[in-house]
Amino acid sequence: MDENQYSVPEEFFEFPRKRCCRRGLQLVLLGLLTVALWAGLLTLLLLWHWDTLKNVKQLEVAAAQNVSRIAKELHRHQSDRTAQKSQAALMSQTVHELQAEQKQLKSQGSELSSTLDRLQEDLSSVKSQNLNEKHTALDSLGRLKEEVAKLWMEIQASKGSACNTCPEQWVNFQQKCYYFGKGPKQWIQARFSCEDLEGRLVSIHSQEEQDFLTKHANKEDSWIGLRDLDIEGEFIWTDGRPVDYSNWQPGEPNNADQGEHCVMMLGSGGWNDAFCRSQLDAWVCEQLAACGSAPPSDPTDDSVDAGSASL
Ligand code: MAN
Ligand code: CA
Repeated sequence: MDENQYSVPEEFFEFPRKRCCRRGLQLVLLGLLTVALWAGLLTLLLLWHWDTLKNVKQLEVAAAQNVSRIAKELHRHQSDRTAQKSQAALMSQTVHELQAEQKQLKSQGSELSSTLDRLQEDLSSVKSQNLNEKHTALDSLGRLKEEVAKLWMEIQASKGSACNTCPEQWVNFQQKCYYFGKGPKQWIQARFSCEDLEGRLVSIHSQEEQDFLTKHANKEDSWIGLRDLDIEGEFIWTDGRPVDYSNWQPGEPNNADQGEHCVMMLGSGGWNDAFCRSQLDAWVCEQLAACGSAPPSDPTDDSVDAGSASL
């Protein structure tokens, strides 16, 4: 056989060897590339790891700082709270003390106010008692003065000296002088007018006196010094003497409308209880007549006029 007939061309055998080397080179390159990539990756990982570690450390430090700051703040807050608590306790104790004090003051205040009320009541009762006593004493003094003046008049009369001197415009009857006032007046105004004239509203104690007044009143309704202001039906004369004579008009006193407490002498002479604020056109005053000589001096009054009997 022909050797060349079955021989294989040389390139035929060379070709795979070349391919094999190139492939190996490629593999090596691939391996190197892979290693380089891994190395790069690892480097990156390591860098990332270090960076992360660094960050974590920084975070740890920051966290530790925060924790210590928060702990400090917490501690401060707790001590503040404790201080506040003790302050609150102190305040609540103070409030309790103040409340107790207020309660005590209140009870003391109400005690003081009731004591004050009692004292005021006592004072006003003492005052009114004093006032009553003063009025009673003044009334008694007035009556005593009048008695003295009357006795003096009797003594003078027994000596033959008449006690019948009256001021101008006054009319004498027995031992008194009378003034017949004109002009519209309520009872109290008439009383003041008589006092201004150093007299008082007339008191009538006998039929003779009544007849004299009826005659001189000239049929005018006139206020007289009788009234039942304090106790209904208990009439009192302004001269303080008892009601020993009366001349009521038939049917009087009737206290009409439960409001009649002042007495008028009607034109006819009869008496009628009337409303004190009624305006009457006439009113009658009286005073004791003066004697020829002066009565004994009054130790309680320096201002007694010589020659006239004091009321
Ligand atoms: C009037 C008043 C009374 C009186 C009667 C009498 O009403 O003057 O005071 O009693 O008249 O009728
Ligand atoms: Ca009447």
